[in-house]
Amino acid sequence: MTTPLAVGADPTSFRFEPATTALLVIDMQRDFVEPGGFGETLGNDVSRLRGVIAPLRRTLAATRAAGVRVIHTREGHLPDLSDCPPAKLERGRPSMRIGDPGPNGRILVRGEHGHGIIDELAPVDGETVIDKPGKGAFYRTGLGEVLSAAGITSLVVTGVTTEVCVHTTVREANDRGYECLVLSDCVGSYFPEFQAAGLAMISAQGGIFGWVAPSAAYVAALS
Ligand code: C5J
Repeated sequence: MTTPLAVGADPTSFRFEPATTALLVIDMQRDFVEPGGFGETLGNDVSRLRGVIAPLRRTLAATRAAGVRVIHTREGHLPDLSDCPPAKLERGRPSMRIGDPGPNGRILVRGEHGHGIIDELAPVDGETVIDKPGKGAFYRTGLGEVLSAAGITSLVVTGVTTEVCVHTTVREANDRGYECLVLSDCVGSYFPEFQAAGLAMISAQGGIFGWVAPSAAYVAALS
């Protein structure tokens, strides 16, 4: 065992070993951050999420340079929508639902252009991409097995949206015993008030389900 690295975080310093840590990049897909996708069909201003792209690019570069494992996720459904619960399908604006044709292909359907990860954050060779039908990255995916096989015990979590897929994933990861650090400028919400509250909820009560730090603190710890 090597000396763990430490990141100045809320509520306390976050300590991690690069070899047993993975950077999780949640749902940085066109469907959420570009016009014409799932996020916009729900009435959201998708430009609000674009602020995470630059810090996340820097974070990805530092993570890759340090040899820390990177795992991306994508929310989406099979073309026949058999993995989409009726409750999820029925929700949202009736004019544009999951599976409907949009400017980037069928909304939130695997294999469509809109389902893809944005070019700026595209996975590179050797990085795992987990397709998930739900908000959490463990539900009906192989993520748990991937992490166990790699001996991962700590997760550095980024992506969108803070209060939905990031929260669902971090809460479950915490229940499964992972130590989770959420990078505050690398997660984004369509709602500024949810961003602030979502981050505060994670580190409150002595870190009830994780730690929060700016990405610069994590990048500094790696270098
Ligand atoms: C949502 C997500 N918000 N990736 N998905 O539906 O947070």
